[in-house]
Amino acid sequence: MRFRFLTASLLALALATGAQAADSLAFDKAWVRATPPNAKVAGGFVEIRNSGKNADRLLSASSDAAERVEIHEMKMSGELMQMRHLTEGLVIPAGQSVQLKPGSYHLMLMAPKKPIAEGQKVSITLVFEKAGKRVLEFTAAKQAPEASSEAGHHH
Ligand SMILES: [Cu+2]
Repeated sequence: MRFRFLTASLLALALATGAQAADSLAFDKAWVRATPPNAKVAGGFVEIRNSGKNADRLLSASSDAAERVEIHEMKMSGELMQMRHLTEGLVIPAGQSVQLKPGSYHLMLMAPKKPIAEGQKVSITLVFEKAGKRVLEFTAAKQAPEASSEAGHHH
């Protein structure tokens, strides 16, 4: 009897810990690039913060708005900007945040089914190794939400 009780307690503890781990990811500034008609791709951007004690990994993404969604990295290679498909996913280290932003890591919506209009909400499902599935609403914009104030410094 006592053993069974202990097992049940451990199971409850494991479930509670699992739920906590799932809460260790937070998301901010989720937006997608509004596209002209017939655009073949659209970039998706979001800041992912991992406040947990374990690293997690963004494994894949999908959306009803596009044929498929890939995880990409944009990087300078000599004088060329190159884009790489991260087939192994993207690690979100413990206690850190990773920014998916223009010119860096991003989600790439391949073959959007319809043009993405400014202000529209696009739902994208992110799949993490530990935290599982998260469905996020990305707001369509022509530029990064914080880019407008930065652009102001040029004038
Ligand atoms: Cu890309």
